[in-house]
This record gives sequence, C-alpha cells and structure tokens, in this order.
Amino acid sequence: MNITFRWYGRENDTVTLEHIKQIPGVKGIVWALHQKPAGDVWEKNEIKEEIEYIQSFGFHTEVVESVNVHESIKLGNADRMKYIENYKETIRNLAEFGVKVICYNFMPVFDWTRTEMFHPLKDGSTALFYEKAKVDQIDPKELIQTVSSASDLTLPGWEPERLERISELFEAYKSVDEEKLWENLAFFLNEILPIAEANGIKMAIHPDDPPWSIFGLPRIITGKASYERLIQISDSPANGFTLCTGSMGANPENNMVEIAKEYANRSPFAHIRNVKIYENGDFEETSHYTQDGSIDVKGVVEALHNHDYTGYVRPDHGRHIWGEVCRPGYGLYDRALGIMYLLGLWDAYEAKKVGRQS
Ligand code: DNO
Ligand code: MN
Repeated sequence: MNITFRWYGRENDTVTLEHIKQIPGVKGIVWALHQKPAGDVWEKNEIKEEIEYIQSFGFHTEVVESVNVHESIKLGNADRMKYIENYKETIRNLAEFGVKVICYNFMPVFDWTRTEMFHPLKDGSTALFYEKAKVDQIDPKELIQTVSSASDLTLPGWEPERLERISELFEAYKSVDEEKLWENLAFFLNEILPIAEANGIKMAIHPDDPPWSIFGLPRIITGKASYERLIQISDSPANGFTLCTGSMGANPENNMVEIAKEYANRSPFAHIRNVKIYENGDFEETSHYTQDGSIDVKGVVEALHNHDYTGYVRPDHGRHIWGEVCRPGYGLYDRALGIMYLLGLWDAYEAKKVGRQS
C-alpha cells in the first residue's frame, strides 16, 4: 500500500505540501495540471515545473488525477481524433517524467455530483451530501450554481467554461445512450491503451459518482458488470481501475469488500472513504471509520492486505472538521485521520500475518 494524498497545486488549494509532509506515511502526491482545459496537451515544461516543486518536498509524483477526457471523445464527435491524439501525447509526456498511473473518468458533463457541499453532520462537522429526491427534481443549472458558489476555488469537473456550454451539451447527449457511450469508451481505450502500455503507464478509470444515471445522462461505470465489460474491451495490463469505495459503494448493491477481493489486481489505484447511505437513497460522507458509515472500510483494507497490495492508495474525501476552511471534501484534517486509520488497519493485519507465520 503506497499512501498518497491528493493536492490541487499552489494556487488552488488551502492545504500546503509542508502540511502534508507532517502526515505519517505519505509517500506521494496525487497531482494534476488543474488549470488545463480537457483536451489540451500537457506540455513537458509544465509537467516538469510541477513535479519538481512537489518532489522538492520528498514526495513521488507517480500518480496523476485526472487527465480529463474531452467531451467530444465521450460524445463520439467527428473531431474526437484530434483530442485522442492530444491525450496520447500527454500520456507520452507524463511517462517521460516517471508517471505510472493516470486516473480518469468517463462521466458525461458532470464529475462527482452532490446537492450540498457543507452539510451539517451530527458530530458538528460538515460534509458532502447527496439528496436523491433533489437531484431527481432539480434543474441541473440550479445545481451548478449551488456547487460553484460553494467555494472560491475551482472545483474540477465544475469549471465555469465547461458549464457555460451546459444546454448545448445536454442537447448533444440526447443521441448518446449507454450503449453508445460504451462504444465511445471502447474506441478511446483501443486508441490509447497501446500507447499507455508501451510507455509503462496504467490507466485507471474512476467509477461514476454516484454510480447511477443522473439528469437523464448515461452513466456506465457503476459496478461489477461494468468492470467485466471493461476487461472484455481490453485485457491490456494498462486497462486498470481506480477502486473508489465511496463512489461505487454509494449503491448498496455494490459490495465493496467483494469488489476489492476480485479486482484488487486490476486496480493500480484505490480511493478509500466511507459514506452513510439512507433508505431513501440519500448519502452523506462520513469519517473513514467503518462504524461511522455503510462501507466496510476495514474489510476493504483486509482484502487489499490479503492481496499484498502494492498499489497507490489515497484517502478520498473527508469531512470538514475543527473549523477548517477548505475545498469541499479536501481538507487536511479528516483526510489525515483517514490515513492513520488505514495505516493502523494495515499494520494490524500485517502483525496478524507475521503471527500466523511464526
Ligand atoms: C470522487 C473523487 C472524484 C474523482 C474524479 C476522477 O470520488 O475521487 O473527484 O477524483 O472523478 O476522475
Ligand atoms: Mn474517488
């Protein structure tokens, strides 16, 4: 388990690398060129500057999250090859600087979706919250307002430029159903995976969050069946998954312990967090502690440990605690607590294993 921490860069994060350095066990920073619009090539000089800064703190920079996929690729538009070629160039450039894993997602229009960014929890903290009935009724434009006004920092997937085109995008997706989206994903993967493989990079698709269709848009990376279909598209070792317990696990039908057992070897990257799911389909993000939510985080870590998992792991979102002012879900304190929980579990399983062997 190679512990990492997501960081949004010098200009776009309240957390500093000096702070992250004080969290025990963190080996690497999960980074990105966040200012880059989807579809642009990440140039070598830009990559170099960012990783040199991060590495000057002693962190590795082997995981990128995310290189976003241009909407034309997801829609299968006539100009998609231009963006696919750019994506290939970004893969080659990142490989040259030692990147090993690229996390990406294939969600139409929106990245992760929540109805509240700072929802009060019973313990006095706040956290991201998803109210199912609200998403079923709300005009997506109104939701965009809520999300983008929640923070002064740009939230990935909710960039103002992208959202200006929202009506146009919704119109375009009218002709893209789930099957068509799968076709477009397969086309993209068949183009980029040979490049990734030849350059020693593993692509790691992030599940849709939440893992069901919202606003009538198709969503396809939602559970075990999606993983099987991805493997059918390509068995290349470069065709990997990001095992995100909180995203996929927001659907109680997805047993994350079973999924971890079955797909750990296909997942070069894991996001670990907990969510508490209510009967009406609402969910809130909780601490990582197993007893606080609906996901068996302890069981997931045990499954990874049984696999002798050497992949990259990061705490995913956290609550906002102790008065911290931060990006929604990406404060320092609760994610640091999450790391301590993961390390504690890991060490306990390790001790048990050594005990068994001696
Ligand atoms: C949610 C988060 C997401 C994720 C991107 C990956 O679980 O991890 O913001 O980073 O969707 O592309
Ligand atoms: Mn995630």
